[in-house]
Amino acid sequence: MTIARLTDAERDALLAELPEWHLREDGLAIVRTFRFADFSEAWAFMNRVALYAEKADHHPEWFNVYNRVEVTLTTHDANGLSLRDAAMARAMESFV
Ligand code: H2B
Repeated sequence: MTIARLTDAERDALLAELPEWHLREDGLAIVRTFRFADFSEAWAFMNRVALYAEKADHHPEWFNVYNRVEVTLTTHDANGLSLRDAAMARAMESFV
């Protein structure tokens, strides 16, 4: 399946809307590190995101150590950023 990539203007608008996120060096993904009180809180967040991901059929790349969750959002089927990454970033923000 091919999914439309965000235009440069759409990408810039998304980054303006989500100040905690930044563009990966290659411009194909957005990244954010979340920090929680402890592992239990981090895991609760990941659990909520996992349910969202399955429903949306869109999955994050992430790395967790104790209370830290490093997230990378990109759309493989778009070879870059798409509206799905925007929606997932917004969902994540609503879960913290
Ligand atoms: N997640 C992400 N991040 N990008 C995708 O392109 C993607 C996905 N595609 N989850 C989905 C699954 C696709 O592989 C399945 C077959 O719908």
